Amino acid sequence: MSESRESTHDDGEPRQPSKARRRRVPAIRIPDNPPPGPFRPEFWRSPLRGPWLTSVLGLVLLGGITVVAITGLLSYAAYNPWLPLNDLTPGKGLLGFYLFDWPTSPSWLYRLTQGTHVILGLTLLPVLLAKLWSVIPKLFTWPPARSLAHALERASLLLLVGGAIFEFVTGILNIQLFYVFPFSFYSAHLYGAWIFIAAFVVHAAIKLPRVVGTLRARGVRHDLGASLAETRPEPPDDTGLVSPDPATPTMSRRGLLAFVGGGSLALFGLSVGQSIDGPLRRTALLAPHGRIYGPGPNDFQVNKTAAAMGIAPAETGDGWRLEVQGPRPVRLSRAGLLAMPLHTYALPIACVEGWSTQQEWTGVRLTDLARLAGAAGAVEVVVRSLQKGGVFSRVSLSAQQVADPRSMLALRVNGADLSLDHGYPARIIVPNAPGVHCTKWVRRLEFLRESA
Ligand SMILES: Nc1nc2c(c(=O)[nH]1)N[C@H]1C(S)=C(S)[C@@H](COP(=O)(O)O)O[C@H]1N2
Ligand SMILES: [Mo]
Repeated sequence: MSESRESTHDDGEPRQPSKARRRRVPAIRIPDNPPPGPFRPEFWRSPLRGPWLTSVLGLVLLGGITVVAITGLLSYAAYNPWLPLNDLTPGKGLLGFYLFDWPTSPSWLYRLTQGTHVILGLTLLPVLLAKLWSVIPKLFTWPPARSLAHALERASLLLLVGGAIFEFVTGILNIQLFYVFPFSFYSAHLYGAWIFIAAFVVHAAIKLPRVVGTLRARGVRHDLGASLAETRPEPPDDTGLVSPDPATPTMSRRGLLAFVGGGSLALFGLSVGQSIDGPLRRTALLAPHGRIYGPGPNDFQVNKTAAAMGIAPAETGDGWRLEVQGPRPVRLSRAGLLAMPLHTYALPIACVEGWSTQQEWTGVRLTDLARLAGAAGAVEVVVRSLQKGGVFSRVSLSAQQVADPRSMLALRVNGADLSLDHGYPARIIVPNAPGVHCTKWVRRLEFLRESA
């Protein structure tokens, strides 16, 4: 864009806007002569900035963010938000157009998609910051809007940059368990995602030809091979990225990319263990989860402890009864449940916050409980916890989830009774369901349709 070239030449005299210019921006007249500081192109002096660097970083983000966006949308679908109790996002309306009945197989799918969403998102943070750094002079383009089209283009960049920052900040705060939002994380992260995705698609479509052209023309090896002494500013052009007054390089482009890549690698290496679990779990130094574990065979991370969720010891003692509602309501003690046919499956708990773990659960099939209450062929079940209030105290499971023979009211894990923090006396385990739907301290199951 020629404004940066022009403005380097008109430092002194304020220029009269031309007639054509005045006609195009009728409302507000901003002098073309930029105010001092970052609004002047010569303020930005890094010799590394230029279309090549921005293109390389942009291409990495194009691939990476596409995966983060798709896995993020799948994460929302995995909540089955079309069921009565699960819609955490009121007024999602059109945004839910793509929802489908989230499957129970393969049992590890959500573990994979959500682990990827969280870990890749974290890994891309340094790349995002570097990309924003590489284009920062453009944020200060002067005049702020040259025409209506220019104003619209800049507004879309605001949505792009604002959306990216919002999504990364809310996502990272959430996985670090800083629940500081004055709003629902789920809804805000979803709304923000759609705004960001829309701006991202437009931006990628507009810029991709230029990225391809730049990388074709300049190649990739040339800059990756250049040492500090061989590092030169990119040739002046109309992108507004190349400094008109570049400083002497203090770092090569490959050095910068290695620095960014090293940051990404460090974030990846210090968090991926929480999704892979096993011995690698302990390498996930950046993961806040897993500071609380259970005793003995219950030795895997606890999301929320019974004490923190206000579960009183008396409620989970011998007096505990499971209410099963259906055409023939029944009440069952833990001993009564243990006397029913028990089944054991190795199934993951995969938290929306990215950590996951596979354990061996033993319990009673949901289909058996439905049949007992005269609700064989039930479509859905509403699960309620002893926990009072909070979004995790209840959940709707779909007909498909209820019907899967591996869906259980689990009583034991790895051969031992559930620990209190893992949901004693009984908890839900459903294959491929998000961890939040594996309700702990269950007190009631309401099967919704009686058998035909
Ligand atoms: N009643 C209740 N059930 C709950 C929760 C909760 O806070 N309350 N947390 C859920 C979440 S977010 C996850 S990831 C799993 C974690 O199970 P764990 O603590 O046994 O590892 O439990 C789920 N069940
Ligand atoms: Mo979770």
